[in-house]
Amino acid sequence: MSLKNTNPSQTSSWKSLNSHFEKVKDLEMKEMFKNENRADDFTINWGDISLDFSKNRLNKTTLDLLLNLATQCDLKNSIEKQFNGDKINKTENRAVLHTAIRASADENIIVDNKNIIPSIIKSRQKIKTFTDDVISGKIKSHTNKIFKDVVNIGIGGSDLGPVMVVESLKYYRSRLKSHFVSNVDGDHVLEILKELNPETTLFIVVSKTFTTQETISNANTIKDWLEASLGEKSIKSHFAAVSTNTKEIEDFGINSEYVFSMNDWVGGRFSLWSSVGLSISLSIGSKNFENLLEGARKMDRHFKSSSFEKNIPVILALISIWYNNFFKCETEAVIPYSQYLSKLPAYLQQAVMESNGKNVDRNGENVSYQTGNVIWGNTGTNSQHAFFQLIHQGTKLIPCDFIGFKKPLFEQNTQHDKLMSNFFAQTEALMMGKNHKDVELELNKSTLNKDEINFLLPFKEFNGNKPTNTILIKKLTPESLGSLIAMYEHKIFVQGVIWNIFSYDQWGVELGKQLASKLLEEIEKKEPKTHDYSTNSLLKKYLKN
Ligand code: G6Q
Repeated sequence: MSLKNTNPSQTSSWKSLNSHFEKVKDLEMKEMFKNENRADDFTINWGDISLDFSKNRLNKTTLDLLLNLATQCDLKNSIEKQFNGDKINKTENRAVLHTAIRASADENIIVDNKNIIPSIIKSRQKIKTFTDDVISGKIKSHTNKIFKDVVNIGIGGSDLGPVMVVESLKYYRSRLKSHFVSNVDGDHVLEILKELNPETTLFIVVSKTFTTQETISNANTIKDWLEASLGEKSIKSHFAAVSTNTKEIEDFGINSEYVFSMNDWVGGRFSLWSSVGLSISLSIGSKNFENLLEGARKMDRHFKSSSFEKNIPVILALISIWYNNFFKCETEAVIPYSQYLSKLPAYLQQAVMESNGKNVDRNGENVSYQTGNVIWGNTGTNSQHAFFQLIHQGTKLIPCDFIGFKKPLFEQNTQHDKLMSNFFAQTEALMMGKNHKDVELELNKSTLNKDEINFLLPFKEFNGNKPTNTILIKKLTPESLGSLIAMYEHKIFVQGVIWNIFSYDQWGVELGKQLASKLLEEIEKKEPKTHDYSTNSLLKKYLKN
């Protein structure tokens, strides 16, 4: 069954939210904190994760209205439909089952009259065996050496999830060193090959379709490079593939034992839990990979079974809708206070923006309200010394997610309190700001004269009242990372349901791809056809020696 069609802006709760917004839009959070229970009331503690959403410009009524909106948009049934394998990705006639690939062995999920769990467990086992055998050295290279480096060749969903997780869990690394080649920019692949020894490097081509220009070009460049030093026969020992396209894999010459399947009911950007995560498993070992899945599975259960007011992904999604559709905020920032999570914002950019960047609703009509947010961010504290100025004193309201960990990973790390004091200080400063009186008091203590003080005053004031969510996690582990990623996946789902859009297709990526292949032909033949004036003149410049 497909998702219900409800225009959110026509629901009674949306209309009530509109009038409620007029009443509360200027409320100061620091005033609302006169209610001493606010922090407790607006915190959800779940396992090793706590979400404090009290530093937001909303009150109990706002929350109740947002929760009503979720109910009126049929969220409960929609969650059921997704987990049960209903074909909710209607434009591609597919189920959406990234939750199934991390499900436990005793579950039953039926797609096209067949329980898919046994085949998922089988493919999980294959990942485990391959991982263990490469790490232990049982699987060897063409020249009988143990592998030392692993290169993931893929792009978009076949790159961003794996590279983000591998970077995030670097601390838990196996003896293998991971590399990622994604861009069709030949300099990217050549730069990476520069460091590698063909005799000890394993390549994984990850491509659901096995036709993606970037991935196939890079795979072919690498194949030539490998053949040049080890000969044609080495391909069978040095390449593995993750794909649905068995014909192309065979033509490429990949050993059928090193082929890992994918399913059409898992979208690229949600696929890191499947064999797309093979490079993750090799990088952190099969036990840690299983723990990553376990963390996501726990978040799935929380999402599926918790009431909406205690449901972390639901609350995050509703808060984000509140800012996007009522405060008209265009962007949202994600600031992890862990250098390990430096790639999380880029990963979320794809997950959020490719999923919910849609202007047509589930009826095929143009939406009359805003949908997907622009996601951006970087790690704290680095971003404090870069773009935080604009968040504190700029003209735009930018809700931020702050993600921090109670414990560092290295025992000998003596700087964690410094990192975390910045983490807490920023959300406090963003909310409290600094008023005229306080700035004046401070300046009066300086050696400046009255005129100098009066001049400086407005520049040193902070309006405050800037919203943040604080996501505090016990420790960065494969399991907690799994939960964190799944949390954002479900947030995306909830927003897509409420905005009445299809979150699991990505037609917007197609147009540029089609044009690029046409243009490549013209460039190779040096025969540019008629384009718009600007493109024509640029092509002429490019083709001129
Ligand atoms: C993700 C998208 C897209 C896709 C890449 C790679 O959800 O579908 O980013 O993952 O275009 O596609 P292939 O895996 O088919 O090479």
